[in-house]
Amino acid sequence: MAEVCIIGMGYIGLPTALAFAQSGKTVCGVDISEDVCETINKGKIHIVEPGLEEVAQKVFIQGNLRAGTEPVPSDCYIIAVPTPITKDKKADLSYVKSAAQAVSKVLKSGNLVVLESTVPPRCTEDVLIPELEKSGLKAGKDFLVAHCPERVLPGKIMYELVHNNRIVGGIDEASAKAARDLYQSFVVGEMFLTSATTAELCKLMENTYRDVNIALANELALLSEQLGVDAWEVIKLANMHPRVNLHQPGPGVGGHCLAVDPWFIVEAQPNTAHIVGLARKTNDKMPHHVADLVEQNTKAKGKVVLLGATYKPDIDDMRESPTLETKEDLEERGFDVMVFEPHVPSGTQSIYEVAAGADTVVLCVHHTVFADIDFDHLAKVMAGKTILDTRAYFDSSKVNDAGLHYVCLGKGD
Ligand code: SAJ
Repeated sequence: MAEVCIIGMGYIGLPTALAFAQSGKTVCGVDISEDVCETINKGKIHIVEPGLEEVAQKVFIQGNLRAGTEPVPSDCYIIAVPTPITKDKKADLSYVKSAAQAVSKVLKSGNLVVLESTVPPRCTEDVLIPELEKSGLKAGKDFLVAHCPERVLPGKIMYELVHNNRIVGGIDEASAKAARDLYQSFVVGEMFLTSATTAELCKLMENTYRDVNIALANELALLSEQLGVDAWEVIKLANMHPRVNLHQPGPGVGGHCLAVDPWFIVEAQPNTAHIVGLARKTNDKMPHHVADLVEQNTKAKGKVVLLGATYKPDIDDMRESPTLETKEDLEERGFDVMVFEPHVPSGTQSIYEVAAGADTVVLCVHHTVFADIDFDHLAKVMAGKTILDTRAYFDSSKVNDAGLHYVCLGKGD
């Protein structure tokens, strides 16, 4: 018997389990991977995230977190499993369904079930509840159900888990209040109570808002290249207006959130969600635009080196990596492509060894370590001269002074 049982010991489930355990609750962590459970039961963690190890050490000494492959009878269940997207841009809810089926086998009258995974609108009502009701119990009457979407930023999970505001969407008032009381054991941010479907759409719209704004910035970059204008200067100047916040263009939008969640809205209402879908397509075209820029700036189909393959700077997560899209595209066009990713080491070569003989070097991810590139050294080892900067990160005069040719996404001639 546990007080809280959390299904899914990934980037959200494990930190949440540790936070509950640290607050004094007895927690059961559930994962389909026996290796993950074994690691946790040995007092170790399988996830790299700043601050997580320290909390884990304290919790493992307290001894109130145990892991297993099946849910155990508990007062509350939290489902934090992945909701990936299929090739045809539809939500894959198989993990949510199987987690709910597992919970339904141990569900008792008076329990609370919380869904944390990001899901399409109405998923709590139309998908989760029917699975849970296979227990023979009735949602709202016998047990409580809420959707409390996670909103933490990878790299800052432990801080944001505790300090962010939370949207608590209940299928009824009693469910929302019970979920609020549960999270209050460690959340110091404010809690906003609403319906489950509103909470689902809130979470999706937060990421869609960012994706649409990035698409606008990317469209501005393309316009600027055609009009002979510097998009980065336009953004800087326009953002001096008190009510304007243009985002940053780049080589594409990656990660498992912005590149995925807006499709859940499109899937739900395809005849209405025009801007949402168009923004996704605009951002998905950027890795191919980077390949176009490489082709336009090189005479021969020689060696191209792509710097950075994670989905954003200074992390080790390569999910939905725009760099890998650009790589595939360039290879199809006949280029010889190499990727240099310092945060996911695959060899011991330095950037200068990887760039030896390259015609073009492309900055795809503006990792802090790339600020120290010695362009004189790079110029000596490269066969060609083009440095393509997709983030306006390099100092163009340093590149040009080394005898290299600086090209920047979004900067027209
Ligand atoms: N990007 C741009 N231009 C920008 C900002 C970002 O091209 O101006 C790109 C990044 O390079 C990256 C992608 O967008 O490829 C996504 O990065 P991000 O930092 O915007 O967001 P994520 O995916 O790491 O985390 C988001 C966050 N959502 C919001 O800020 C609204 C986080 O709070 C959520 O918890 C997370 O999604 C999630 O799990 O849904």
